[in-house]
Amino acid sequence: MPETTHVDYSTKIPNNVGLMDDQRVLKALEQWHPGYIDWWKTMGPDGFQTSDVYLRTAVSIDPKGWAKFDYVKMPEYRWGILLAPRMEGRQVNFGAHKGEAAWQDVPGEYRAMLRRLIVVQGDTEPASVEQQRFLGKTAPSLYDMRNLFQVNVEEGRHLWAMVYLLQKYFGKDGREEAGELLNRRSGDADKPRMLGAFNEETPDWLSFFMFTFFTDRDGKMQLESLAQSGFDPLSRTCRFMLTEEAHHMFVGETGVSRTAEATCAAMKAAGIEDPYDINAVRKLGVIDLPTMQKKANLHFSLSLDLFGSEVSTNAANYYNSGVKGRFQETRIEDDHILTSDTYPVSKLVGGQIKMVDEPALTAINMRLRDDYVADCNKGVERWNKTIEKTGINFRFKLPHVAFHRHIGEFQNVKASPDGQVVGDGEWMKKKDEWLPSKADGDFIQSLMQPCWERGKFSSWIAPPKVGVDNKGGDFEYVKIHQG
Ligand code: BYC
Repeated sequence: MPETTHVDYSTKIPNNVGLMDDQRVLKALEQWHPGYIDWWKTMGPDGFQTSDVYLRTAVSIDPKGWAKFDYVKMPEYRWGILLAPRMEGRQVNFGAHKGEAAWQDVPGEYRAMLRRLIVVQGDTEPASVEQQRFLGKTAPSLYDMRNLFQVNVEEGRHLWAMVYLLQKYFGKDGREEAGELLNRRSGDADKPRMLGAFNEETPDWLSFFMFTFFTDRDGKMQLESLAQSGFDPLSRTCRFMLTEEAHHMFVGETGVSRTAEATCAAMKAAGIEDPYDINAVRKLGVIDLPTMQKKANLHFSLSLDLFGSEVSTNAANYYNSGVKGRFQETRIEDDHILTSDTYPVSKLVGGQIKMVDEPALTAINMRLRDDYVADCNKGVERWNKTIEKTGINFRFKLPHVAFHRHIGEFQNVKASPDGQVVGDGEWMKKKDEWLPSKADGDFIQSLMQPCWERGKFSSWIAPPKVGVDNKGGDFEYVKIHQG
């Protein structure tokens, strides 16, 4: 079967890339499959492998009708290989090869670079599933539980997407890398996942929502940049992944928003005006807004680290080679070669944070990070609108980019959330005001009690405005006790 918009479900591995006619890759994927299922059963959602979950499955790559909803047991989810349609006449749109026909195969000189990018991208997908594997047990509703599992199975599919590229285009070392993707483990001392944020814990549902808001949004920005790639199969696979990614950020944004909504409603009902009266607010069984801000500070700063160094020769090489572009590259009005442009980069100069012009080519990571921060800010504004409507006087704010960093320009300085460089003593004194403390974590943990009754929600989170697939609030999104 040739490449189509329709997904072929007659094979063990659903696909729209004509796998039946590509026996070498089909065989490699079939060999990888049992290891993947084994990984899913041991590292995927703990305790729900036999539950029926109301999930969406991609049945087409047509944006208008690509998914269908049904009850599925997660290990039987039809993970598969889905690429956005090939665009006739597509070119390399930036860098030294600008104007050449997009590559349908890997250029030898960029093989290592492309493999590295695909492996890093692939590594994040199973990592997030591992990080979230215990959350089902404390789900605040069946609706939220279902959303968690939807996110998880799609991250699983995104792993398949990268594994397909490795198996098809990178021969023996591609197969080895595909195997390694199932061997590393989030947070493992000996075999950790590759990027920092993917080795952190996701201990509670507020962390999960912050993660899907902030870290999945890094995913969106990175996938957007890889979707620009001159290597056409990578571009096409990322374009389809972005369709699924939107839901993950929706889960994060609405999750935080619903948490804030429940807090504000409880405060109003109890006549509490001061959002900083933390003990009084916590007694209501909701999460106080300043603690939510601390969680945002943590997840935002961890996600900024995922952009790499502000000034990076790696990034310059990726761009110049045509393998990784900028956010919405083709909509930017410049020469798309950048050899004579500059870009302002925030740097530490003489102990102060200043903007310094750097060659635009080496500042690619900084630019992507700026686009990311702008995108985050829009979501934060929507959270603030929710709070504003309740009349509670509080606003969420993103911390300064120098705050709590472990990668890049600010990794060796301590800065406050408003961007003041501070000494070690001041940092130690204030740390628990800026980042979630052990006591904050314990309090949030105390609220993480399962709420699995149809149509019911935990006290700390408001119900969603609408259900999934037009289902009502009391729909049984997960039939937990099956098999
Ligand atoms: N942790 O020049 P530099 C997602 C390494 S999320 C550890 O500063 P570069 C998702 C770097 O590898 C999106 N190491 O940065 C979300 C390099 O090492 P080597 C995932 C780090 O290379 C939620 C050295 O430091 N996709 O999809 O320009 C759920 C110097 O690097 C880190 C991608 O990231 C770090 N944070 O950029 C599920 C896209 N940062 O080579 C999924 C692919 C840097 O000297 N990856 N290093 O040994 C890339 O584009 C780039 O590798 C990075 C780094 C943006 C990550």
